[in-house]
Amino acid sequence: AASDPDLVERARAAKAALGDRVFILGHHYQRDEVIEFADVTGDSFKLARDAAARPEAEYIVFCGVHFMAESADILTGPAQQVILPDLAAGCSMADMATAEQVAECWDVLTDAGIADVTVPVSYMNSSADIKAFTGKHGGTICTSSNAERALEWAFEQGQKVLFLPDQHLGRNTAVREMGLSLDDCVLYNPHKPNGGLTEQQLRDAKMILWRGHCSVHGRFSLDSVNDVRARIPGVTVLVHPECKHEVVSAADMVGSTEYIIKALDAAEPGSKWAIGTELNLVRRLAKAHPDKEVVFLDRAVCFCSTMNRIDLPHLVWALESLVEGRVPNVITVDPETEKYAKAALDRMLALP
Ligand code: CIZ
Ligand code: SF4
Repeated sequence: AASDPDLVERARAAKAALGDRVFILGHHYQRDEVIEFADVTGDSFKLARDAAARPEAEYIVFCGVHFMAESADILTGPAQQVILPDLAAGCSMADMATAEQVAECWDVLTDAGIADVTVPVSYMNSSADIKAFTGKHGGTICTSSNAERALEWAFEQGQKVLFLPDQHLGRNTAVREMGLSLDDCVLYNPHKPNGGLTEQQLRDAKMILWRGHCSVHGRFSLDSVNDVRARIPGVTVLVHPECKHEVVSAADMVGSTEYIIKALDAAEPGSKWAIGTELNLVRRLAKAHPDKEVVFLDRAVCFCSTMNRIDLPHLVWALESLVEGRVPNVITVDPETEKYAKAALDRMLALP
């Protein structure tokens, strides 16, 4: 649907009034009406680094979800304020691992005698608290682009990895890239005593996967893959590693959002693609590549509902508040959490 022209005009005017004092970040999964006003687009890690590279921007308006704004606050300078246009824009995956649950898990590993040989590896899609836990216990953060390098590094530091919070990225990377078997992986369920595992299972495992998942990418199924192959002969199925292992195994190509974007840029005219990631991005890719057939992997509609909370009215409200001298919805990470979370992020930046 076309955006309300009055709101478009107000967004334009407020952005112009703020000039270089504001820098607007747009995650790939945002609505078109928001992306239109983004100074830069990207995945969560690229956006946080882009914000840090703009120290003259006092206000970083992060059109994305809460953990991304936290990461931007950790990586940007003290004079920069990070604003999330709707505080209800969380991430269901990040919410699946709380600080209390993860501390309890570490106690379970300690009781099983394996905490000192276990290295935490946390996906970027986690709260600042989880990143700080990771940093405190000698672990690293990873993205979907460098998960393999992060696991290689972690297995040089210790014998086991506790992978948080996305079981699918952890399992897919371990099995596809590291040569581990499905039997080397166990699933730690934070809602069960001892994670639902025996001490023997924990001692035998190489990968302890947190039982978290993305509600968007987790929706794709083997049926979606088989169905699209039957409908579109010759189609290349390209999915994000947050998809289930069976989906990733049945796909032709697997990669991060940045990888998916580059794959389509490099694709031959006339080629056919079924993409398993968030729908705003897939629709934009289809529009950007009219010479190729680009379809969404599933028949059902699959937006990230919390990403979609950031819409043009919320963006206009945030920008107009800044023009009026009010700084709304500032996301701040406390100094102690920031120190340890930064240690984990710095380990990722130092990965070979
Ligand atoms: O699934 C997501 O939210 C992704 C891929 C986020 C990101 O940018 O890393
Ligand atoms: Fe979280 Fe999935 Fe939405 Fe990304 S797409 S913000 S991982 S729920």
